[in-house]
Amino acid sequence: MIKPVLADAISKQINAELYSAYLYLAMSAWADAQGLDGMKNWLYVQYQEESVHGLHLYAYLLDRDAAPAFYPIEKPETSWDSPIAVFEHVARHEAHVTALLNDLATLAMQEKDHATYQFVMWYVNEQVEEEANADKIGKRLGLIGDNKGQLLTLDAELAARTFVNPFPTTGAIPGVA
Ligand code: OFO
Repeated sequence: MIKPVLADAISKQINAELYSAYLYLAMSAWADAQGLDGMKNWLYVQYQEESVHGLHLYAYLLDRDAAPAFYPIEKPETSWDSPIAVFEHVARHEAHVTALLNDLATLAMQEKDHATYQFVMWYVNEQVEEEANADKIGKRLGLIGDNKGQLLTLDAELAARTFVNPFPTTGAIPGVA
């Protein structure tokens, strides 16, 4: 069985992942209202990924015979001034999540729980890609400025993103193929 201090920290990370999902869903709804269907899609796929990240941590807690704590999920922001403001928010948010995961990995090491450390390191490494993606899109939006034609070109690229379950063999996640 996992130590209570680590189980609680994982419950808090589940909360952070589900908050992330909620935030991306709010951003996706905002993009829909702006007529940016590609951005809507990209952010919706991000919502799906974050949901699965939360569920995977949840399944891990159950596997380690610990009860999740179910902390309340905060209301996300629902409006932004521009597409670039959305992606600046994404970049800030992902940097925050990276810091949370680094703290969680440090705690797992301090508690000498090597299985949890290994488990959490998948998330730590995943953050490298997540931060890079947000940065790349934010930079493109910076270059695009007020050029609507180029914004629509980027939007068409963002429409191509599809959800791929990163944990296809985790049978404990119902409804995710
Ligand atoms: Fe869960 O990957 Fe970003 O936040």
